[in-house]
Amino acid sequence: MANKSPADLPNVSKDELLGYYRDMLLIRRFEEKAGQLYGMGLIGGFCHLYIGQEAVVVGLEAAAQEGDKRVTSYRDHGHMLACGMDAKGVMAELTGREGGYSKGKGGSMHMFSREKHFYGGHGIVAAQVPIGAGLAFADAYLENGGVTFTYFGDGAANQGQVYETYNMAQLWNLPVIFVIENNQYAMGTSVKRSTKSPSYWERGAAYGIAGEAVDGMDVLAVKAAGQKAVEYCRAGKGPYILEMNTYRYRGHSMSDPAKYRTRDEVEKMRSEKDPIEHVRDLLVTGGHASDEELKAIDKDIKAVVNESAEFAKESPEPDVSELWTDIYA
Ligand SMILES: Cc1ncc(C[n+]2csc(CCOP(=O)(O)OP(=O)(O)O)c2C)c(N)n1
Ligand SMILES: [Mg+2]
Repeated sequence: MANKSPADLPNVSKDELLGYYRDMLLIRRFEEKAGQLYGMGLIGGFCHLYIGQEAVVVGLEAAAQEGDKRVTSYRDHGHMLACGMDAKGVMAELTGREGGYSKGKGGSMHMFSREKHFYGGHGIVAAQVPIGAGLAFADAYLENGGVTFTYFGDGAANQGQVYETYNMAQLWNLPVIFVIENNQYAMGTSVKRSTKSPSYWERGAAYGIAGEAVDGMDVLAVKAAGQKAVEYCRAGKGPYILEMNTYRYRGHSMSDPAKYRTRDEVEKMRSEKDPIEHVRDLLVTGGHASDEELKAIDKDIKAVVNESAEFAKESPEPDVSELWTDIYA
């Protein structure tokens, strides 16, 4: 990037780039804060951070339109923020407080928003994949033009229910985008150790489903691929697979010391492929924003995140009577 002249830069407006920068930075700072609160004992249970993968969800949200749906795994805070859910409500759910999206009764993996069409948050690996096809079935049935983004990991991509879903989705021509977030690891198991043919998207061919691999660290590449997939689905051509090549910087969850990979590997990714640094370079090299302007954005985002953390600390614990509400029986 350092050797690039403005003439080599992609044709993207300043506002679009600033939007990506803000949205990705919000996820990064929110997750860093969640990690801190976890360390302080204010968040309990499982907590899976999305740091490093921000370009995937931000690029795809830029390709979505009002009414489109999304469903994902337990690594879900970034997806919530990117679709417009409130940082305070997400953070307060992490701390198990009344002001959280599930009134403090769900935690990190169990938040939903009908308003933003966010259908979770699922702790069972790949369980959200058939659910995503079901959401798309409803859209097809209602003929409302909606598209569903169904996110899952490389580990999930080896599960049987994914392929049962591919079959039915293609058979019924469902408007669903299967987004494989290939972050190279499933807990401590690398793709190399688990998978014979690590091109997950190509497996769609067995079902007649089109797809492609995408540089998931480049928000512009993600957005472009997302637009193509969305147009394909909205045109009634059936499902589409996007395999996002990405990387998580932190361990699988807060309790993972990540001894299965070297520090050098992580450092190399951070220094050469960081999705936020990439957009920052485009903004600065293109003459769109000065260091000072970007620092001011950083400050704004930190304020939003700090406010969410204060809210999450001050919101009361749910009342004991809440033990008897929202029970499905
Ligand atoms: C059915 C099932 N099996 C095993 C687990 C334990 N488990 C939780 S996350 C995970 C790894 C999944 O990795 P991947 O799909 O690559 O997603 P990532 O965590 O990398 O985002 C496993 C095995 C589970 N939650 N559900
Ligand atoms: Mg993975």
